[in-house]
Amino acid sequence: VTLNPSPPALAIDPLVQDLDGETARLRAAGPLARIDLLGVPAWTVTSQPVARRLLTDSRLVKDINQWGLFASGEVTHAWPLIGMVDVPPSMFTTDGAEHRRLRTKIAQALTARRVEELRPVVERYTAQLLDELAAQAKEAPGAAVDLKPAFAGPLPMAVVCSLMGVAESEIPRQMKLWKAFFSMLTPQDERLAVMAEIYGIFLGMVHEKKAAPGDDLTSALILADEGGAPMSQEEVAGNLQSMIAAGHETTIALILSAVRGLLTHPDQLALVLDGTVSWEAVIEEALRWDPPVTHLLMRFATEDIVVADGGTPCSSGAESLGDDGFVIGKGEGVVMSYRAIGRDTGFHGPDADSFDVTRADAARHIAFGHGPHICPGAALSRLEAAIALPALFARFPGLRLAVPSEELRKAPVLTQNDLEALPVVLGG
Ligand code: HEM
Ligand code: PLO
Repeated sequence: VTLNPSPPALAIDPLVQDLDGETARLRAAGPLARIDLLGVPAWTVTSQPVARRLLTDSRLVKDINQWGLFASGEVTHAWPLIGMVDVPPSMFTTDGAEHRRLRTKIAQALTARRVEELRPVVERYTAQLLDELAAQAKEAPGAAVDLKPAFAGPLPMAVVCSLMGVAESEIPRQMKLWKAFFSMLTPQDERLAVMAEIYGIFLGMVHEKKAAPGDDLTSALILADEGGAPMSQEEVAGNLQSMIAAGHETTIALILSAVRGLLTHPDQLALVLDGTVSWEAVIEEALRWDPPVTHLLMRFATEDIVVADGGTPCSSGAESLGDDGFVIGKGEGVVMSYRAIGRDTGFHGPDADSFDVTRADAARHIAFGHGPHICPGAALSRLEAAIALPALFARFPGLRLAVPSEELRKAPVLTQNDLEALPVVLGG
């Protein structure tokens, strides 16, 4: 039995200069791989079956106090990724009964049936953005337009703010703060100030809504009292902040991935436009191929967890392994590399790297996670993409890339999939 067959830890590039290469290297490093996150060691999961098992293993938890490197003081606020793990209390930081108390109300508000109520909001914002784009196209026909700030960017933030009761006038500041939060180029002292500013804003909003509740999900969280302890103002603010952070960045990425995939594969776009392939299939394949979440930080092992090379976590010790395997030590951190998981050749087949909207098993991806923390916003982001994408291609049937696809760059965001820009020519 060989435990932890470990090539040297793979350093994750904070500047995201070669994401496809890095994804391939991670996959090659094994189902569980050792990585280096800006000087901090962790495990990451690259295999879909192993991810599914570990995401339902209660020995892995979100509580940062279980992290050995944090408890010992080796990881401090000087680490650029601290804002992804040492965060205000919310459904994102808790497990078990506490997690259910903080999550249930939001999950119930975001079922596929309930998010249908947001369809008119999504359609209105989409139409408005397309009208602005059409005006631009008329003024300067043939000119390049960046679809990120002009289309994909504004929609998700507007929708999640409307859901949570955050004023439209607040949107520009939120966009600016979150961009600084996620970018690895932001100096760390500035990022810490941004984190404090964001939480201050949300605590203030919760305070105001407590005095004067509105018809929004934040007010519903404040008022919620059915079953269990009501949420504290800090918990409501933490949930509100999680929803805004998760609700915009990810869905922007989904829309951009789908548009990029289609524009770089015109034969597949044709199948979609003539109705042979559904928009739903496009959305699921974009989620698998180039998912919004590259690396999800982080879970911590409350005890040693033995994982056989085939991917089965064992409840007993290493001696129970018949085959080679891994031991995630108590107190170690575990990342989910959702991009590598979407490209798992063992699961999706040898052509997992290629974009193929006719792929039979695309929808079996786990880009929204799996288990108790599975994304509560999945139905909402699918609705947004299912409205935005067909509307975009219907309005601009001649849509095409304005630059060769090799020139498209990822932004320096380690955890999220963030395209720097998507320059297109709108056409007639
Ligand atoms: C959690 C993906 C959109 C709110 C997650 C997780 C993933 C994910 C991978 C964590 C899984 C894990 O714990 O390992 C995505 C993707 C999206 C998207 C790919 C868009 C395409 C949204 C939207 C919202 C949202 C629109 C809000 C309206 C959340 C929240 C959590 C979460 C609050 C934390 C849940 C928990 O820890 O219990 N999402 N998400 N997400 N997502 Fe999303
Ligand atoms: C952002 C910083 C906040 O202080 C806490 C927080 C909560 C939810 C997290 C979010 C952060 C980052 C983006 C995350 C989101 C949940 C889902 C989303 C990780 C850490 C994804 C999957 O991208």
